[in-house]
Amino acid sequence: MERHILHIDMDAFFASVEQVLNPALVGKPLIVGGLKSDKRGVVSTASYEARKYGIHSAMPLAEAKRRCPHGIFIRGHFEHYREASERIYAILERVSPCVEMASIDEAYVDITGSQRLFGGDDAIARYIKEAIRAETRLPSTVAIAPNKLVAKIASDEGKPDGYLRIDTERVRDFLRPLPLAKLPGAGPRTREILERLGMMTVGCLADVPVEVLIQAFGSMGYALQRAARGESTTPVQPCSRPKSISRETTFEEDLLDWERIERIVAYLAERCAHALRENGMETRCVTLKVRHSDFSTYTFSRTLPESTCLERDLGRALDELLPKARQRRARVRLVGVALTSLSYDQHQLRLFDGKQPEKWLRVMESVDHIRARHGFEFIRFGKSMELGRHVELATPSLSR
Ligand code: TTP
Ligand code: MG
Repeated sequence: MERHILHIDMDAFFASVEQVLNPALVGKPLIVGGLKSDKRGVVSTASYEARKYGIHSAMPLAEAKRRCPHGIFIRGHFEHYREASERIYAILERVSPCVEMASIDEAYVDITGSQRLFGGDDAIARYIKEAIRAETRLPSTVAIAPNKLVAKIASDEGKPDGYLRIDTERVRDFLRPLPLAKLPGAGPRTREILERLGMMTVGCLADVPVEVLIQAFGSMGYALQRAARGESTTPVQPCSRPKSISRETTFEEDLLDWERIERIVAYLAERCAHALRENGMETRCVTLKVRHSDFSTYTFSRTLPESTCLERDLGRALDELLPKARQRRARVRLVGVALTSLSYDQHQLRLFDGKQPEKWLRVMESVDHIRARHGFEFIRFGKSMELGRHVELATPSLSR
């Protein structure tokens, strides 16, 4: 079946966010990545006004300063970029569940199944662009094509603040005049060889007898020609973003021994924290769940002062919740720990701000590293350690 794939890429993303934060920057040559006084560093991005001076991402700041001495140079605010990105993701999810964030400012959406609901490609593109504009005030470029490859090339052609739709029958004509550099997969080395063979455009590559390409690139030649013809079947891979992370276990027999129950809770918290970090996430809400023999179930929650992915912080919250749970003097059948209010971890942001990630975070990263090689049980902490080296729970997946 023919697919409808949408690609969206925000225009001059970091610079545009900065212009929303400070409207005095609108229309100015703005360079995000470092101050004028910074000795080292590179440009993250430049506003379209600054691009007129030839400034682009990854250019050394010193060179950017030379080209545009009156430019406005700022270091940037990564937390705002992250937040804008999450809001864009939420808007895209309203259109289709099949959203793949390819980077902080670009995404693929498979809108094949959304056609009827929204009234077709053009209506979907308009809805997305307008919703993003209304809710974040940011400009974006959208393209819709039969596959990811063509959609990505098209959104690049449509910049800035554009919309392009390339229907199946137009794909070849759309690609034909483009320079080879526009084709993802045709890197500088590949282009050099192609140019030596007299091929300057995507169209040449599409039309040349494939044997010529096989001779130059081996079996890669087929893939190159397929790309030049706009043929691709790579599916949109939606990123799974858990809304909560929980671990719970039912005991072999109902327990009254709270010392043991607390150790198991500590163990479950460790498993949760580990899962959090595996997903690159942090939590702000810890819930303890207790089910008694009569199946009555109680939950106790605590909101944390700051997001965290460390068992130390989960442990502190649970230490406050456990006494409440203990007040009910009935046998316990099941305990669980659940983490909600999840967000992507801020650790990267701290690095971006030039701050060191805190010591515990580095420790836990090493711990996870060791666990990846030797298994979760290899390293454990505090109360959970008192359970013994090998934890046997009725829940098999938690006993490994
Ligand atoms: P891009 O989408 O590549 O660039 P852009 O959004 O700034 O501009 P365009 O209108 O051409 O899409 O990258 C998104 C953001 O990622 C960009 O705003 C800053 C950041 N980035 C870097 O920090 N370093 C880089 O080398 C690149 C390419 C991007
Ligand atoms: Mg962009």
